[in-house]
Amino acid sequence: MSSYNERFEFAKEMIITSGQYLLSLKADRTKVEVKQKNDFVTLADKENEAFIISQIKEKFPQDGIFGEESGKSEDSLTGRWVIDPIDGTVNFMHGFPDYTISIAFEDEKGVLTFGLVYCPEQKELFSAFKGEGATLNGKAIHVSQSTDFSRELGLCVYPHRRREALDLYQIRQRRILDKISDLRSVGSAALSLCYVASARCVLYYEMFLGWYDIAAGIIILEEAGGKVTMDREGDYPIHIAASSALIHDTLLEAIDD
Ligand code: LIP
Repeated sequence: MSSYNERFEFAKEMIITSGQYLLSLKADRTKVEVKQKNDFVTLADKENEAFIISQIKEKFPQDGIFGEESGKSEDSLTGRWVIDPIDGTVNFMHGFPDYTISIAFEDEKGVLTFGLVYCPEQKELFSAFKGEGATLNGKAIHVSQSTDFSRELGLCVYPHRRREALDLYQIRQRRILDKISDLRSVGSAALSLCYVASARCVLYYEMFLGWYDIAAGIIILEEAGGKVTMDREGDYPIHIAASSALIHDTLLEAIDD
């Protein structure tokens, strides 16, 4: 087993355990801090990230780590874990089931090697290993092959933390809606990418994301045959347009001002 494979198998077990921990907290999701306007962190985010990091450090002490809540470690020659302990914190706080744990691994050159996104409430584990395709609970998934976009769903999210971008966003959203049947907003960027990967919808557009929100979802979507275009300044802010391969040019036209 290659060392990346070993890490992948280890991460699959760890992410399920960490999901069980979040489920066990059902009754108490009220310990919340405000990081900045409209940006929240619960005690569960912090504790879950601490749990994941402690597991990684025990098994792969030389690896680098980039966690949403704890930040970045020193660069590492063996690669880096990118962790979002709860992607969809606001859903989690309000009892919506669409929150996930998102874990990706980048090799020493920063290339995504594998990604896992787990939704504990639905017991859905999306995963992908570079060059080996993407799966949902172990079964292969592929993006939509539909060309009749007028029947298809998309996912778009308001820039809720950066309302100065709302006018521009609304123009783009209107142009996206004109190409498809309807829009939804899931509330977890990682899960949104997985919903495109598993053909539940054909596109996803969101502005002002962090790398930890999307790293795992990106490799899952790409391995499922999807396309991702990013406007990126380092790890934040990242604007993402992601879709099935067949609608990607149409999506890019819709957000081109
Ligand atoms: C959240 C995302 C969500 C997005 C929010 C936020 P968090 O991540 O996944 O889709 O709309 O801006 O970034 O804060 O729950 O990890």
